[in-house]
Amino acid sequence: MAIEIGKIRNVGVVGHGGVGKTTLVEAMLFAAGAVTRLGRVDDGSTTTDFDPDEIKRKISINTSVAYGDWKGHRINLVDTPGYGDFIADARAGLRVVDAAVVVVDAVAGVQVQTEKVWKFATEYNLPRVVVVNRLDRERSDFFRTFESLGRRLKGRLVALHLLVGEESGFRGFVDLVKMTAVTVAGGKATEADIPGDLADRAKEYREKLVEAAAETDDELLSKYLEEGSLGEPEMLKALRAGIAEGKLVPVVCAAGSRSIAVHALLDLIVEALPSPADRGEVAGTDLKTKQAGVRTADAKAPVTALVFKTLSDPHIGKLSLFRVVSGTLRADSTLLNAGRGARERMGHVSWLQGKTQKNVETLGPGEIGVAQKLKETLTGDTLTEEAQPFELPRITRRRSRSRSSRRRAAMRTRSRPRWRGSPRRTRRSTTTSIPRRSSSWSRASAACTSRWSWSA
Ligand SMILES: Nc1nc2c(ncn2[C@@H]2O[C@H](COP(=O)(O)OP(=O)(O)O)[C@@H](O)[C@H]2O)c(=O)[nH]1
Ligand SMILES: [Mg+2]
Repeated sequence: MAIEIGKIRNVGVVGHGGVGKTTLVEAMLFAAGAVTRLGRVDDGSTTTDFDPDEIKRKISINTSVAYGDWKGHRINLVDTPGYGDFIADARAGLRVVDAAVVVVDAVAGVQVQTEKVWKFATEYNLPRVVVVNRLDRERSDFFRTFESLGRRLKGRLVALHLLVGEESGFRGFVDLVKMTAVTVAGGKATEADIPGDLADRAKEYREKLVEAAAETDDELLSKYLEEGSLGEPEMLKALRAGIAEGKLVPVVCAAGSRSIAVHALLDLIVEALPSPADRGEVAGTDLKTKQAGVRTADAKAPVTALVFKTLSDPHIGKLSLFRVVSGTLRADSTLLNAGRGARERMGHVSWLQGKTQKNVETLGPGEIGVAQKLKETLTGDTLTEEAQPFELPRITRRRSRSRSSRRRAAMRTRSRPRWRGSPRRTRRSTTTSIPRRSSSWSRASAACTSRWSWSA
């Protein structure tokens, strides 16, 4: 049974390298009961950094997908790499999600790739949430980071949390909506009154939050200006709508490795971020009429799916990760790769939990899945019904790469397996956690993802 579309949340987790994205994804999966053991990047045991090269270097190289069920919703988490060489993968990942969780480090604040992924999210019109992460680190500073967000990123950023405790004493957050304090000890969260020393600041930031909610709607703003306050229900409604429409960007606190504020983040994803149904129609080309057309995220519509990542599994072979844009995609069906004029037998289709696949019979609109051993299909291709062929917008080329270098990189990607180390890659591997700029991996990664675009 396909997942009901209104209950799906597809979320891209993006940010500069090393800010704790993969750790945060792991903590969310663990909190949702999707994994029974909390993996660690430093042990090479996380769900989404499974490639031997990722384990060795302790960084994400490929976009990967995992899912968890939270309060009756399916959350698909697209964990993306954050280092410059692989950032094209983050861009591709953002094309198939409906919202972004932008993670920043509480010591470093906004960094080069933070600004880049912010631009990608703006390009795809994605609502977002900012997580100020690793707040348990020495010299971390929530307010300095919040200030740097406001200065360097475009958008109406508004604090939803204030932190309780600092650096190694960081233990929780003030929820500025409920006006309570949530602290975590031994993996257990406890809700209590706001500590006295935080009361004034909490009041001040709560006021800013109410103001931001009022500003999302002219009528509400007039009411707020006349009466000087807003009722709780209408403030919540305005906040939710403001976040889903991207008019507001909430900023929350976290320490992923200590599972602090992870439940709150899952709640926020479910309550305030849009489902695929909320994102509306997707434009493309009807290949029968050669006219512009649209596809709606409807289970009964003709099948249209977009391939956003291609991997090579050492045992199975080629894996094509895709998002179903419209219709219900069935295992063992035959689809048309519209751009290449090739028929593709879908065989098994599955949900992805990192490298583990769970076979399903159908995937409904908005779902993210994987197909094995597609013959002709490459990243960026559209799979569609033969009787009603349709192609989603293809490629926006990255201007920074010349056509010939892209072609060379694409040839390398196609001719070389991507998981088990080739002799060349093994030779190049170093113990440092920073990838070399000239690494063939980076070129391969960019080639895999830089050739197309998901646009509404
Ligand atoms: N102190 C602290 N370290 C963290 C936290 N989250 C992740 N880390 C560490 O930061 C490093 C980078 O984490 P990772 O999840 O790979 O970051 P990514 O590159 O953004 O995916 C690893 O050594 C993690 O153990 C956190 O909340 N607090
Ligand atoms: Mg990572």
